[in-house]
Amino acid sequence: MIDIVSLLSAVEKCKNAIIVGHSHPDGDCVGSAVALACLIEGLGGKADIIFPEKTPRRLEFLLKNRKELEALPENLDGYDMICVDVASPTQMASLKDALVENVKLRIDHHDVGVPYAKQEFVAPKAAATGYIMFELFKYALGEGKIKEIPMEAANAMFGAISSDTGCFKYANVTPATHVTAARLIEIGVNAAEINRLLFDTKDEAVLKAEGIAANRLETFADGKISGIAIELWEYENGLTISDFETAIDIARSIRGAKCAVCVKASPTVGVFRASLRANCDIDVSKVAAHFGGGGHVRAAGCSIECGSAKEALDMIVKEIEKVI
Ligand SMILES: [Mn+2]
Repeated sequence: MIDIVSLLSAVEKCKNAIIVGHSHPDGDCVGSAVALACLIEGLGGKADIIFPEKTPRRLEFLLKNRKELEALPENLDGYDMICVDVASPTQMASLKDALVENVKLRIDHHDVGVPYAKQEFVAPKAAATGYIMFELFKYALGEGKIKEIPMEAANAMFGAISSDTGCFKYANVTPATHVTAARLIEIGVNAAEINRLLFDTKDEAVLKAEGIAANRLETFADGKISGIAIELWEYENGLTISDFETAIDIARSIRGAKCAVCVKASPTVGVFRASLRANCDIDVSKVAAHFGGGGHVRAAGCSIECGSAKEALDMIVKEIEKVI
């Protein structure tokens, strides 16, 4: 675990913070950003939140009444820039140029990445950045620096942890993950409702996207690798890249698959986003790193510039075949 004492003292110095999450924000990134904003406010500071793209609708409940910034201020002097759950500058996407030299703190749990912040706090064993946030709250509470853990923060942290553990079912779950979840439920978090909103509620568009994804499913290496390629033209019927967020789970669920890949065309022509998952001991973060991405041993991602999603999928499959 990271040095929570140093991390809290670094956070305490951020009186006018802008909290930044990664591109294509997920539940951990949004939940952690909200929790950190609550903590900074509890410590007497101010905090705004921004993501390279707007929070997807299915995660808006984590933001609740908070408004995300539409754009970064022209001049970042006087602001304390904090990145949460952001492993590499590439994940800052549209915010990268303005941000990369100006990040004061990175709070993260990705073990593969490219350091960028003046101070880096990375806990690779933490199942979620939201878990680190709870450690921070606990310590701040113990030191009497805050009076309570606000419900807004508790809900956000539970959502963050549940999101990054796939509802507590991934290999990153440890006894400590469950203990933290238990504490949050003790505080009053409605775990069933948050999990229902995260995992059992889908937009019609997402269900349609899942149907397309299932139809695009291919297998390689005698079924040990499964892959889905979503080309730009799949968005012509009104679906967007974020509607395909769960497509990787379809690839991952086919019997016999040890590794799953889902490549989606991004709105930028010629840029393809890949998600990688491992059902075994293969380190997919190394495969992602080969393409300039990062992530975890069993869940990673990267962006590839090439001609089609299928081409990107074939490139990644080739790399996985070398290690499978
Ligand atoms: Mn995360």
